[in-house]
Amino acid sequence: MQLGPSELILNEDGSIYHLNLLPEDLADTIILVGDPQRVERVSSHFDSIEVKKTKREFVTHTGIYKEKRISVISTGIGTDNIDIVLNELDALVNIDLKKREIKKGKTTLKLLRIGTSGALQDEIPVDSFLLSELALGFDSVLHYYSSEPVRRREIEQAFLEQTKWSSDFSTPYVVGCNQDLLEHFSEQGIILGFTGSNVGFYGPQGRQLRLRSKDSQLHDKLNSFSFNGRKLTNLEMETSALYGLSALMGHQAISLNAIIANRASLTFSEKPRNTVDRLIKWTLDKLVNY
Ligand code: R1P
Repeated sequence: MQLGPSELILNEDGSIYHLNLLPEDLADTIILVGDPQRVERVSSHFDSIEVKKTKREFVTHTGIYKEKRISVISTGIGTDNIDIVLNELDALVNIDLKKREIKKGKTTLKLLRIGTSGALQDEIPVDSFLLSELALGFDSVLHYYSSEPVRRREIEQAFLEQTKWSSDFSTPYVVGCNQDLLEHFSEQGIILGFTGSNVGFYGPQGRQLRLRSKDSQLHDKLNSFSFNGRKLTNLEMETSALYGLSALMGHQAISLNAIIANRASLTFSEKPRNTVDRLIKWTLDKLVNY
């Protein structure tokens, strides 16, 4: 079946609509970052760069790091952007863009997010690295897909009951990371976490500047939720949709967080840039042997 021009949107040169990429521009190992300026901080380590393309907040560099071909792409902020990025990356490898048909064989991408994040628990130090083993999505992206096979209903139910979650908010969903990547990237010093992905930075994460929260207990509820002794460790804004969509599409994904704030101790890293740069270098070197 052919995908029509309003569904699979291509630019004049045949590239995919938002990412502005052709299939040959993309490596099968992809680092995703939120901040477009972080792309160059990753690719500055490459031995050579063959592709540099930009459209809106989506900046892509593809090159070679120690003989491994890697793409690094900025997603901008939020799970709504992750919906665009994941669908377009998947289309680049699993849809024949010229024929507008889904390919028979499936290509699996390795997707690694390198992001910044705030810890919820006092004992997680700023400037540490945290790998999200599980993600709790406060967004509704996954609810628009047939997502039952990848949901952790038991944890979702416990969250709804313990927090008395308002029905005005979207229903939280829980999804996990890819186990092969988890094993490869787990090592001493890397915290394995349970990450909440929020739909905003201020109110949805319980920050109050001038506006009052609808639920003044929100931060405490997120901080104290516990499932089989497991607590939410940190908050950011992309991992839930990355894990949910990757699992549904058959791609491998993990999210690596540079912890630059601690919401419990109300502290912020003195050198967040250094922490992110250390995480970038560590991730690249781990990737070489994967
Ligand atoms: C908020 O400041 C942004 O920073 C975090 C959040 O997830 C959100 O995107 O990640 P990045 O540093 O990767 O953008």
